[in-house]
Amino acid sequence: TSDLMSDLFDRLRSESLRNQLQVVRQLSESGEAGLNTLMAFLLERKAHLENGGVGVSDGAVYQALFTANTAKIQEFFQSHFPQGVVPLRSEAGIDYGPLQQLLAQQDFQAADRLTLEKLCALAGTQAVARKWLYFTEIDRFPVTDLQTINTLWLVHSEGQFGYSVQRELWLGVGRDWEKLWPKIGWKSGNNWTRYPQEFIWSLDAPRGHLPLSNQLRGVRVMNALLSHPAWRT
Ligand code: UYC
Repeated sequence: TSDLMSDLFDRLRSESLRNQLQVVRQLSESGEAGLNTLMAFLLERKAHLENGGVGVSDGAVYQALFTANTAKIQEFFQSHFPQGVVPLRSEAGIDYGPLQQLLAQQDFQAADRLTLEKLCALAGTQAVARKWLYFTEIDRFPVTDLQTINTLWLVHSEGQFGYSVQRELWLGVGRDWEKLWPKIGWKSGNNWTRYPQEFIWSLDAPRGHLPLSNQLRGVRVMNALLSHPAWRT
């Protein structure tokens, strides 16, 4: 098995995301040896992750370990990744730990609610009391904080969720909102998807389905979010 493990370890480091995800799945089903290989992978990546180099495959490895949740894994996380694999950077002094926790648990509905709360916190005390955002508040959001929130969504969803995914799809349809809505499952024909029961709170959702932005007051908030300098990297 050690040959098999070192082979899978190498494949985890080198292949396309699709294959990496497959290897992660295979390792998570290979008992203790597989879990050890996944831990070795994350440990090798540690310095790179701390430098902001976290990728979707790192998140998938973290998720697989988080789900297996053996005593050894708990100890491993506690000593090496107490805050997860995404550096929780904030210029606004906001703690993104609770969001990391919900996403690690794949509780996408609670994570979605908390994301809106965090955006309101970024906008200031008035927005916190109001519980929704003015589009003018969004331009002032620090790049760092939006990138942290987005990276958390992205790496804990196998690359499916996040504002950067929505932006890519939106640009792909020439910034045409009416073409974007059905693509991300927010509208079907003339019918808006109803909050919360009609949304898909799992990885079965289409790409870009989450996080939600309520369209009740128009597209300007979402337009400001997807146009933010945070995504011009
Ligand atoms: N809701 O329909 N939405 C709410 C969405 C619309 C409405 C929250 C998304 C269309 C009302 C979230 C879509 C619409 C409330 C979302 C969607 C509508 C509400 C909770 C598909 C009617 C009660 C957070 C585009 C035709 C809110 C929040 C209130 C809530 C998200 C109605 C996350 C993505 C146009 C009446 N909807 N929303 O923002 O103010 O309150 O009482 O987008």
